[in-house]
Amino acid sequence: MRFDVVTLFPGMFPGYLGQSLLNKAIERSLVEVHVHDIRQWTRNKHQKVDDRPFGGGPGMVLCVEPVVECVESIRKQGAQPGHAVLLTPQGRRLNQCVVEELAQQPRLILLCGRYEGFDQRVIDILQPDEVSIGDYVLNGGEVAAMVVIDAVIRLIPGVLGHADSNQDDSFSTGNRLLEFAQYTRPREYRGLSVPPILLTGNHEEIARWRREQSYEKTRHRRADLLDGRAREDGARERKEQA
Ligand code: 6GU
Repeated sequence: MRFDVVTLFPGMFPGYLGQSLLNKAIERSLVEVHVHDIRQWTRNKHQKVDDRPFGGGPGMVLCVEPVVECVESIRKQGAQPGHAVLLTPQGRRLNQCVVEELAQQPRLILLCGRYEGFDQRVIDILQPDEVSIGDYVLNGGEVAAMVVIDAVIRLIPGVLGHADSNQDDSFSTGNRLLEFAQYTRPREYRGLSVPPILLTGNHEEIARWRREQSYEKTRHRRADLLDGRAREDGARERKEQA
């Protein structure tokens, strides 16, 4: 899968791209990430990428020409034109369903906004998929683009160590429960012991305990995640145990 990031701050990406899972995925040619500096597509000699808003008001607006011309130019590189995603607090909210949808694309072009946003004609011309990572304001779309890349690459076959280690994740399709508590050695630390059930070797009982943990944690913290089915499953399990 190929990602093209379009940003005014390309320097924010190498640190993230060089680390751990993503670095390995890049080395193994499962993922390609190209970062493009919008400033290189300006035609004026001061390399101006933003300007004051028509009609007045605070802040600066990213100009239409460099952004559109940058995207048109990078679309010509590579086999697919790519699905354009604009990171903006005005977009549809990112969740695991949206991540799964984005992971189907062979190529994503991630447009990172700054300042007061893009000239509306960027959106009119490129018609990007506008995505927000939550109801709070960031200084720009760069961190949001990293969030998208991070969430999407986990779904690319071969990127995770275990073939199915994302199957159990909270929020993966068909799993709307939060994760159960995990423990490793030592068995006791500062008087806190590992739950004895985990040391029994009884895999059936352990699986049941974990499902119950997941369910209770979800009910307490994120009752909104319990759709009809998960709630019924939890109720059935508690009845069976009673
Ligand atoms: Cl995608 N961008 C910015 N600037 N702020 C955000 C966001 C994106 N998602 C939530 N807040």
